[in-house]
Amino acid sequence: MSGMPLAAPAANATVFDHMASSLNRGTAAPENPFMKLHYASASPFVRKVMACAIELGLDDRIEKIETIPVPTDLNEGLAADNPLAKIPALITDDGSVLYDSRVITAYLNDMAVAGGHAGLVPADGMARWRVLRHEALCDGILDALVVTRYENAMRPEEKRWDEWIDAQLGRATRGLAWLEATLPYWRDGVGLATISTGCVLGYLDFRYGDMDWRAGQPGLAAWYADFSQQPAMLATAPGA
Ligand SMILES: N[C@@H](CCC(=O)N[C@@H](CS)C(=O)NCC(=O)O)C(=O)O
Repeated sequence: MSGMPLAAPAANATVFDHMASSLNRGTAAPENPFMKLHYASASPFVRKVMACAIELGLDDRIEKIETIPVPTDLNEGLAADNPLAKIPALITDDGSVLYDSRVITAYLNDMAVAGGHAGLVPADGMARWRVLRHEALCDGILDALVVTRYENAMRPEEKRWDEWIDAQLGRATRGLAWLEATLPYWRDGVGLATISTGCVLGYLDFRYGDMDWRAGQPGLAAWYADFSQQPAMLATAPGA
């Protein structure tokens, strides 16, 4: 339902109460999912959302709507839900539409925490902001990689702007170097920081196989060899 205002707190409380009561009872998922997600398995942002949903025990509450956005060919159905015409976009049970992926991961995390889950983000303090910054960094790397891919795959060769491509790839390169340098601080566990990083590295393997990111980032390479085997990562691999 496009154009709907965001849910008032009371309406959100209904969603949270529903989650909390079913989790507290220890019951299986309700028969029907109550959220819908504009989804494509190739999207690293969708992957982050779904990997978080799996870890939070919410994936079976989400119905996937296969949605392939093409930047030069507006998907009217998607644009009706998200004016930016990008995926992921989550339609909640009261018809509110949430985007972008960072808003969705925060929403799912809050919902699970309301139901008794420990969550994927520290509850407060600088530790919380560091994890949210980490997610923002990974999203920024992905933004740069995704638009560069559009430029390389879709734009006629004679119209490509090499300096612009180099600037985008510079963001990705610096971001990877930061992830490598800070690895000891965030590498443990399955949380928002590690999932976000896994989605970046998985996207590099998927779309930038010739970049050989492992050569300059041996620590990240060793970490990802393990982390990519996490069930939530295996279940959300492109094409899975
Ligand atoms: N910052 C957004 C980025 C989403 C995004 O760029 N999604 C891509 C697919 S991977 C998309 O929908 N692209 C369509 C377009 O740019 O027209 C988020 O975190 O959700």
